[in-house]
Amino acid sequence: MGGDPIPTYCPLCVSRCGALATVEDGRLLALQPNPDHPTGRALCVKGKAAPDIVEHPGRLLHPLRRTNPKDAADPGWERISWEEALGTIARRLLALKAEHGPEVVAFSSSSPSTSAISDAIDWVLRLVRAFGTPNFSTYMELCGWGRYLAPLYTYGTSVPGVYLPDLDNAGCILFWGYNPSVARLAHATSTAAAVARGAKLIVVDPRKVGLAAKADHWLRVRPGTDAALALALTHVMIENGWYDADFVRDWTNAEDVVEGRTVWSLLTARCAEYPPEVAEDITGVSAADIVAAARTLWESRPVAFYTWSGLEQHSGTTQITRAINVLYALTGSFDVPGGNVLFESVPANRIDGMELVSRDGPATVGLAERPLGPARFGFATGEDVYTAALDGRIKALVGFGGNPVMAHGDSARGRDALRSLDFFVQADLFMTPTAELADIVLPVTTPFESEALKIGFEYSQEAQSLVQLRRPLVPPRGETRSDLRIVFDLATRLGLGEHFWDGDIDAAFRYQLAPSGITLEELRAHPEGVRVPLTTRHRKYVDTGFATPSRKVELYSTTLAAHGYPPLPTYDEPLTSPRSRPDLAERFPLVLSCAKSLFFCETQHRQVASLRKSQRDPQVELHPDTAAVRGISAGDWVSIDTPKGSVRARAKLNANLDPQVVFGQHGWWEACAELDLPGYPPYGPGSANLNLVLSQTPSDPISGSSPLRASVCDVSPLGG
Ligand SMILES: Nc1nc2c(c(=O)[nH]1)N[C@H]1C(S)=C(S)[C@@H](COP(=O)(O)OP(=O)(O)OC[C@H]3O[C@@H](n4cnc5c(=O)[nH]c(N)nc54)[C@H](O)[C@@H]3O)O[C@H]1N2
Ligand SMILES: Nc1nc2c(c(=O)[nH]1)N[C@H]1C(S)=C(S)[C@@H](COP(=O)(O)OP(=O)(O)OC[C@H]3O[C@@H](n4cnc5c(=O)[nH]c(N)nc54)[C@H](O)[C@@H]3O)O[C@H]1N2
Ligand code: SF4
Ligand SMILES: [Mo]
Repeated sequence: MGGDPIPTYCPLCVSRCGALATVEDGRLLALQPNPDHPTGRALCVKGKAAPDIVEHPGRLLHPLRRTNPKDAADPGWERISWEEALGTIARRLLALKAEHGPEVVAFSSSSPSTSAISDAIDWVLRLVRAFGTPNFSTYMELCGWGRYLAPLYTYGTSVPGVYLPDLDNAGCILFWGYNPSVARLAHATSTAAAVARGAKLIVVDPRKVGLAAKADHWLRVRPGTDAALALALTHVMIENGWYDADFVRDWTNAEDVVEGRTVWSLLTARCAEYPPEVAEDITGVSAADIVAAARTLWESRPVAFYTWSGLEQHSGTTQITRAINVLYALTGSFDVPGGNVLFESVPANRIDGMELVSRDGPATVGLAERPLGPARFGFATGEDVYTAALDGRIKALVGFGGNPVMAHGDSARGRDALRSLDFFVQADLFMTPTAELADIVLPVTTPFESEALKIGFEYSQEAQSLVQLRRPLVPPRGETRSDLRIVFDLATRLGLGEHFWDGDIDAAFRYQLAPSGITLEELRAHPEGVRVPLTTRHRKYVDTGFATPSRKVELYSTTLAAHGYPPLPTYDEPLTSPRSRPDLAERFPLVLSCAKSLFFCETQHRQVASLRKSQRDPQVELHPDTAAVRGISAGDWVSIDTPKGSVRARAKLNANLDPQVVFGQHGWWEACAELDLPGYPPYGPGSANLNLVLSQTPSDPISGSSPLRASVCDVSPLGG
């Protein structure tokens, strides 16, 4: 039956764009932008491909059980019922828990930034915590650390992860290692609007991509040297008095005395090690550009900033984050209109099960090695999960989406680690190199076939005030179930029904919504959502102080100091760069970084013809001169060579790059039958899996973040 377009939103990535769906005879025909929705000004190609994702012939439609050993070429998948699947899973997990303790069972999920697991992730966490294991892995060390957890050591809160850039009111927008034009459409559209009304824009990125073309300052930093740039900018600000002296005096620990000196004098001295000329040599950004950008930061306040992947995947991620967080404190823009602001949110009950965590329970793997890292907050790094799987501390894994063998460096080690588990369950939409290694695979609905409750859309006060219940647009294909349904069904079978409303999802939603005054019935009757009038309160720290040991913004981190880490931000050369590893530099003289593709989410979507047609092959960007001396022309198949091996990609020439810098793409494995385009083996010869030749180590000593974005490499022509 045809009808009016149905208001919904696309949850395929972090942008969560408001949309209108056209549905006919039980089929999803199209998604279009919904300009009435606070994130609905535009949809990207992936959102528009929603019908193709729903109807893709490769979808998993039934629970599957492996019948062959883990190292067999053919897993021997056998279709089983949900009853059998869930019964087996519950039995195995409970047996392992009884014999060895809950910590031998780990859970994992896809990143909520790149999948609709955002619908269910808080419920997955509730299951993890109710089950009693401290081991949950969701790429915190590669994607969230620098936005959410590392800033706790400076601000006691998450800036820019929770204190979001108030783009509508910013005087100056600073995007550092972040390209929303590809990664988060709703931010890109608001930024374009801000620039149109006269806001200044500073983009720090080795590539001139997305909004960099519109920027007042594009700072072409050498990958992984961002801390040196931040310290130099801070130096110029201090030297010229371009900082908010009142905020620094009243709300940072600048005047505290440590090591016999004030923090301010220590910080000033640290920054003075990086005058613009020194930083130019390290970062490749000219001294003049550094001074000019510092001036803009000061003169165009308030400053709103966002950082992301460009900074998350380095051996120095924590110190890079610290350096930028300290710089930002000096602008005095924290929690003022047009700065980074905590928008008020609709009152709701928390459902992530935090209250179920026992204080003296077993520790998350990796805590002993990195006591201030993600493990301190209950997040296990991928590498720590692998190590624990290989040495038997983790014996079972339940994955709600995610494709870790493709998404982490050292893919072959990841495969070996997952193979070594006693029991591995993976819930996914498609069969992947990771799901291939599971004992049981559970088929999941696309978000267009399932219901989800979203309380707030983050971007602005208006967006944060919207509560929307996304209704199923079409019936689930095959026997697929939503992650939410799987969590609730599994929880009841594990004997945890008391924490899950005995499997009643509506009752759970009602509990969640209770403080908001909005009812489930109201939301079902209003698929466009219900708005709660809210007003932002600024400078909340005036009443509460900061949640740090000193109650102030910690330019000097007392917590880092207490653990023997550098308490002031430091610049450390990336640990596997041509400069830090002259022994490798001759053979691998170039620096390899990577970035997301507009057409795909991470390792997904290569099988979808409407997306793959726009990017048929894996690509590597390099400077024309770098290509020429190697006899490489645009479009040639080339080999990306690192100390770990070689993978293939097609050369794309980019004259804006530093000639020493090369950009690859991870995530290439899947074929597209409809276009007759090939897949690539995840391991071994002929692979296009960048993470096969990138290493997880040496990682950030504080967080364990993997150095995926500043590795030595070379590029060579591939004959034939
Ligand atoms: N289309 C699309 N959207 C996505 C995703 C996707 O795969 N595709 N993934 C989602 C996920 S999981 C995430 S985490 C976000 C990520 O969103 P972004 O962080 O914007 O993602 P990237 O494009 O990987 O990286 C941002 C920029 O960092 C730059 N960069 C690389 N190395 C460095 C460096 O050393 N220093 C600096 N300063 N910059 C560097 C790259 O050139 C790139 O332009 O996007 C989400 N949205
Ligand atoms: N070299 C390199 N490696 C990287 C990155 C990089 O930039 N460079 N980025 C890193 C980052 S930022 C991140 S966040 C990680 C991302 O890593 P992942 O979160 O593992 O993302 P994907 O690799 O796309 O795998 C997502 C899987 O979940 C499935 N899926 C999608 N939607 C759902 C759903 O709603 N439910 C369930 N159950 N499954 C679903 C997909 O089919 C797919 O198999 O990769 C990291 N790896
Ligand atoms: S940017 Fe694209 S994939 Fe992401 S939510 Fe918006 S429409 Fe969906
Ligand atoms: Mo991510």
